[in-house]
Amino acid sequence: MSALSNLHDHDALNALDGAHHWHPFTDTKALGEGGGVRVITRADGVELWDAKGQTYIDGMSGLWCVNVGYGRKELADAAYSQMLELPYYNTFFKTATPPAIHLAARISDLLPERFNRVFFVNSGSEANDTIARLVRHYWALEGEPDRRIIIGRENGYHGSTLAASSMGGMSPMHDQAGLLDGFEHIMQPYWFGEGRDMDPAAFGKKAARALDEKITELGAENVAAFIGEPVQGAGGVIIPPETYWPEINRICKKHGILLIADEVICGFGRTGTWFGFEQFGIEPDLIPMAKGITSGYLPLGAVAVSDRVAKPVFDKGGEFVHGFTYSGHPAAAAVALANLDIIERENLVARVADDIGPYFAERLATLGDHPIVGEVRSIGLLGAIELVADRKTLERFDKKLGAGSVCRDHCMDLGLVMRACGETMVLAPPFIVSRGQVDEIVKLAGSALDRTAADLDG
Ligand code: PXG
Repeated sequence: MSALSNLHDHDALNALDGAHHWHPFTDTKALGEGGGVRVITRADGVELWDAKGQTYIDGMSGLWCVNVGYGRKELADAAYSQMLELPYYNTFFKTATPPAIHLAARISDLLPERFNRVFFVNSGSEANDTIARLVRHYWALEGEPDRRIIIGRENGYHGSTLAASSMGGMSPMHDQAGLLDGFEHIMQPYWFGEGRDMDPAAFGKKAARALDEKITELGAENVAAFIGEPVQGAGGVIIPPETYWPEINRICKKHGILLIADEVICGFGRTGTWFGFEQFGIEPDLIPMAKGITSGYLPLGAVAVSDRVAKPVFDKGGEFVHGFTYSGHPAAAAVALANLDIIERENLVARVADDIGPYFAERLATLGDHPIVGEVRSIGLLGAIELVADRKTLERFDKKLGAGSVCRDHCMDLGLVMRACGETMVLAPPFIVSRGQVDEIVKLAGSALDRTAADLDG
């Protein structure tokens, strides 16, 4: 068989994959002993095809990123034209390219007036690494070089580089690779998981006040910034109580510390506003973004910087000794501009807020009656289903049973991509998902729950 005819052959690809391809966040031994990988070969709209010919509804927009859906010719055309015109040039050493310049201006226009500077990177992790360096540089310029600590949250996710994973609160990552000095964590505002003995509003305040306690413990003079996702994504679509963010805002202001709203998942319309911070009344100083900026068609990330942080750096001068070969990559920036055109032209943010988001919420809520479901929640096109062994007591399944993985595998077999974050099933479909496709997602999720319940019964 020629190499070309092997291109979509499931078995041949699996043999090669098993021999050479090392997958991220994967138990490679278990993968080798299991049935191998599903090789995704093609996609259109909200649908995926694999090398065996099975189709799936992509309830996760890839990894929370393909917001405008697959098969958008104009994004491919934007990359193609830009690659012919100028495939690469850097933004170091007093040079720039038109797409990078336009995109910086366009992102500034989407944000409140105090955001006028955009630093480009290639991923969410790099955005957060950039922020870790920038906030320390900022405080040194402000004459407070001891303000170096960044406080994040348990079960927060900010990326996989050492600085980004240290900002995050994923303990398996810390256990394996260590936690850098200068990163601290407070509790997460996860009412279903950690606060059910209180009413949500009181719990939200309690979770926020953990920040005040931590700052007091560390000494405000040592704290640079607090980082949080408006809605935690990888942690399990954790939507904080309404009381949470206003209190976090107040505490950050009181101690003068910078507030970072990680919009890598929430940004560009996912929650029904252009950015998640708008909905929760968060007043950030720095905004890392990635994923939805190009709808995942090419890698790109950015850090939007408020005047407060940018001013001393620009006014006092001196080099911010940081950057990447591909910062502001022209093809990625051209795709981002075309992606923003689509979101605006098709009114996709309003669609998520007023049309498909509410429909998704209504349909998803019907799964709340299922015998192994403890809670269903959603915001915009982010949804979560909490798996429980007992609906009355909300007791979880025995961890050893791996209820989330069982449910996820059933979803995949049924043709639905739904992700498991521990015992929380999560959904983040593309913004173009139709009502019929939402119905199908909910129907398949329901079947997967039935099968999971049958598997784990007794
Ligand atoms: N911040 C947030 C809020 C994220 O969700 C990152 C930063 C890092 O972005 P990069 O582009 O470096 O991956 C993320 C990424 C999952 C999953 O399984 C989630 C992410 C990435 C990979 C897997 O839920 N989020």
